[in-house]
Amino acid sequence: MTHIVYLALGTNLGERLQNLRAALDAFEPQIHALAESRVYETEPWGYADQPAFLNMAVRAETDLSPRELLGRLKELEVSLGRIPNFRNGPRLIDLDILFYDDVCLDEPGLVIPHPRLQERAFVLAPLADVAPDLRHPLLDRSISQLLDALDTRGVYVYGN
Ligand code: PH2
Ligand code: MG
Ligand code: MG
Repeated sequence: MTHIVYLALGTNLGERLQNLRAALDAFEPQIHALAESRVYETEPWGYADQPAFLNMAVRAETDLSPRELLGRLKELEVSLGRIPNFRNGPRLIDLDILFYDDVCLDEPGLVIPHPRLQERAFVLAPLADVAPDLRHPLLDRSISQLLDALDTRGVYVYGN
């Protein structure tokens, strides 16, 4: 069975663009990206005293279960060079599950939809590039509606 998932990518250490590209390349073959957002440069949220992040979102298809997908993403983070750090601290690469079909689950270590996405412009701005009309199954609002409710200062399209 193929499932549609939305994933968030974040990085604020090392060669940030390269880290995003390496993660996208490493998704294959288990996770196949269907659409990529633009890259955003974003001010750190949660813990301010760290470098700016690059953030992206992708729509992808996968045959992995939610738990298998989580395991695969954690494995990729480590293989790409992520070293454990404090909560909200700097990281080489962070790969988070935002949505998995319209599954809602709350298990130890795995909550879907991502429980804080509605508070984070650094997640919703890229997500709105690939899924503006996607409805949050618990909040019953679209991604663009959720984004409109947030302050997007500190979130910029990177590059051009
Ligand atoms: N990730 C965090 C904490 N803070 N801030 C920005 N701008 N971007 C992130 O990806 C990010 C963050 C924890 O996952
Ligand atoms: Mg995260
Ligand atoms: Mg994470």
